[in-house]
Amino acid sequence: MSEEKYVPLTGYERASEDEMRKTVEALHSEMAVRRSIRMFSDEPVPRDIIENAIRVGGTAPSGANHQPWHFVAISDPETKAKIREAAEEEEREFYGGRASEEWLDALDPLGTDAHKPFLETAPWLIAVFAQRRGGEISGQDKKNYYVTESVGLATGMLITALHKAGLGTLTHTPAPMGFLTEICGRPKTEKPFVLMVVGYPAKGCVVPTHALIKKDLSEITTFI
Ligand code: IYR
Repeated sequence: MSEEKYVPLTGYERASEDEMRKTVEALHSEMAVRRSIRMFSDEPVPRDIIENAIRVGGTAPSGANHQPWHFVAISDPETKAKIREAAEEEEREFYGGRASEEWLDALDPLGTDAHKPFLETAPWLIAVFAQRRGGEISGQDKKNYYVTESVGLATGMLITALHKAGLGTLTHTPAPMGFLTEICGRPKTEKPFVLMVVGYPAKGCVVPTHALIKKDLSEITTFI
């Protein structure tokens, strides 16, 4: 086998500037209507769609290309029930005193509480884990770099893929999320990063008006 250090770049088709404009504008239009949803249909979603969305997440850039992520895709009703029970227990403590007044005030427009029925209703939960150690090959035990940044990027790409497939998502972070390690059977060296809830939006799904407030390009960007 040849061991070349570099190979030619492939897959970058040069488009006209007008095509580029159209492509990125169309993508923005699609992504601008993405919302975090909390009302899911129980309609099943085929596993191969979830597999390919995770593959998209797995294409994210990562520190030293170590790909320090692991996705646990859960459709098993008993496992979902266990996760709901554990998450609601944490959330009851969170809403019942652990969260600061300032935090609760910030959440007030969302109307969230400790009740998380969607953890059982939605057909898929994807628990994303961050690996402190690993390497570019599974089974290696090298130090990973920029783990949080890398897993955040992979999660963002996963959300984009799921949204493009027409699926609703909730980026759920019951804190602390340690219970996911045991329920998902992951090693203690991995840190639960986020619990993605995935499925079709329920009929009559509503979202908080608060979620429609988006910063303008001029507020989030400086050109120099
Ligand atoms: N994990 C809690 C609280 C919560 C926190 C933030 I920051 C949010 O953006 C939304 C909710 C819950 O899921 O209810």
